[in-house]
Amino acid sequence: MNKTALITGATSGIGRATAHEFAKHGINLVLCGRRQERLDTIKKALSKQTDVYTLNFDVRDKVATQSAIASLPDTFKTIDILINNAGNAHGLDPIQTGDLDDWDAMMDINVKGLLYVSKVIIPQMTERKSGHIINIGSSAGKEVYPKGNVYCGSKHAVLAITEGMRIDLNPFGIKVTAINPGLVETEFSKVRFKGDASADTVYKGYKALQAEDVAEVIRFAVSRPAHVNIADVLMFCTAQANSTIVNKN
Ligand code: NDP
Ligand code: 8X3
Repeated sequence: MNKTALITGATSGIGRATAHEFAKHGINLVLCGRRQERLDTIKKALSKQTDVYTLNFDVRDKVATQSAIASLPDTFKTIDILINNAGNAHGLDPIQTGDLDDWDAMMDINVKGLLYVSKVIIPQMTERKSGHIINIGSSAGKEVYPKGNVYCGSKHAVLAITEGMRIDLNPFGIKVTAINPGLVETEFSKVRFKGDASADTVYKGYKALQAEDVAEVIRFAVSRPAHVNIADVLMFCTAQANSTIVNKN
């Protein structure tokens, strides 16, 4: 029987590319996000390849998160693979001038949202003694860079939570994976810089990772045999050496 994956943040970037990659391999999809029009478009495109259901909710809202997932029809209720991907950076400011609303957004979405979704899905995985949780961290979860402060903090938290999940879910045979990319050319910088022109320069002068590059690694992780768990992946484009060194033309 085909597996079912629930992907948060499936309307754009890494989440959307992962949906396309999984569809190619016949994995059924529960696609989540707040932009319904995009969910509809992606569902229409991928329904030719696999079964697709969409859920519209904000991961910051724990009640909406619980009730959206509880509303899944029986055919989509069993989640074999959870991709905790929804998230963004909001702002790039020194700590002394950072914006409280940006800080709330990053901690509420990247950290607490991941927990809210996981809290709903984990009980069915422990009950079945199977499942795979993939958390999308970041190189920012391994290394802090100037003005990255709270975003880096949120992604360090994602990595710590991932390791905690791997320990606590170990008796249940549940795989837990962290995929930590460096710079990926998505809508990420448009969100971080709130649509201002700084977003245009982030991926100029070198070839950044593309969302599809990350999706292929995610698909590799979920296609390993039952006894193999890819625990932690750090991936950069060739031009990037670490969070601060990027070889630009
Ligand atoms: P995008 O901005 O392209 O995609 C972000 C996704 O998250 C969208 O689908 C968006 O959907 C969803 N999302 C954002 N806020 C919420 C919310 N409150 N509730 C529900 N869904 C939400 O960025 P990326 O694809 O690049 O980012 C995906 C993940 O990858 C993030 O966790 C990011 O931190 C991480 N990452 C990104 C890197 C990069 O350089 N791009 C590098 C390393 C990690 P919608 O707006 O429809 O709700
Ligand atoms: C996204 C990569 O370097 O912009 O997590 O923080 S970076």
